[in-house]
Amino acid sequence: MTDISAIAEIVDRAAMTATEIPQFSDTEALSMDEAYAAQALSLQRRYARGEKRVGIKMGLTSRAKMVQVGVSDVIWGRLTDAMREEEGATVSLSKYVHPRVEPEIAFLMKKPLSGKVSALEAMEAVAAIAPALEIIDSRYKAFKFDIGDVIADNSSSSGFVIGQWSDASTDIANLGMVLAINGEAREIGSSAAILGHPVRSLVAAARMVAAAGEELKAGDIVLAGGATAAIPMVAGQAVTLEVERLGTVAFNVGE
Ligand code: 0L1
Ligand code: MG
Repeated sequence: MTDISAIAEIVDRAAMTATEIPQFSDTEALSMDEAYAAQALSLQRRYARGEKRVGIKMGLTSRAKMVQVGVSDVIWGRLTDAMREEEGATVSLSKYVHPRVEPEIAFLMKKPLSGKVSALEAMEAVAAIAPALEIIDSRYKAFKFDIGDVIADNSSSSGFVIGQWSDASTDIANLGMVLAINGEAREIGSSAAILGHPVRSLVAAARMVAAAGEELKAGDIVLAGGATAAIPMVAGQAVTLEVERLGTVAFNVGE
């Protein structure tokens, strides 16, 4: 029988010490239920150390990434206060194994949301919208995993930076997004790459947290998912995301 609590301890320790681990699927693949149970238990370990849950991230929200990993639904992970990096900060690589950065849209919730909701109901629960950068860092060797591995590893969630909040009524259907490194555009995409419209990611978030017996709470941040491929982080990079209408968000990569 799969030892969920042992798996939770392994992924938690790997994230805490920025140490890579072999994939569980090398020996025995985890079911989705087992993987989410391991993720939840690993987060309990962080909460017990004093970290606070501040929201969730949605992953594999682009068709290209779903095909790459061989799944037909999005995945999710939990965000804690310790994962947040300040806008404009220098982020140390020493906290991560082999981090990558990807351009996202963030929602700030003003009301609880959970279960089967419409896009309209989801948007009515949003206080504000911001450009965001997610730092994903799979703890598995060579950034390789199957779906159970990645879910157990908190869906590669490891860091995030949020820009200025804009009014929730801002039309985010098809916003140009440019991810630049040291002033040079490296990835160009649109918010429409996030499930066709980022609000669909919020609708999926409400459905998925409900399945875990949880809810999105007022004050929660929801990262809607990457709009382009992620870029490996290297010391010395100045990372900037510019999102049409929403503005910019940036950080620097230190040793
Ligand atoms: O945020 C994401 O879409 C990443 C989810 C996990 C897959 C990966 O680490 O690339
Ligand atoms: Mg992401």
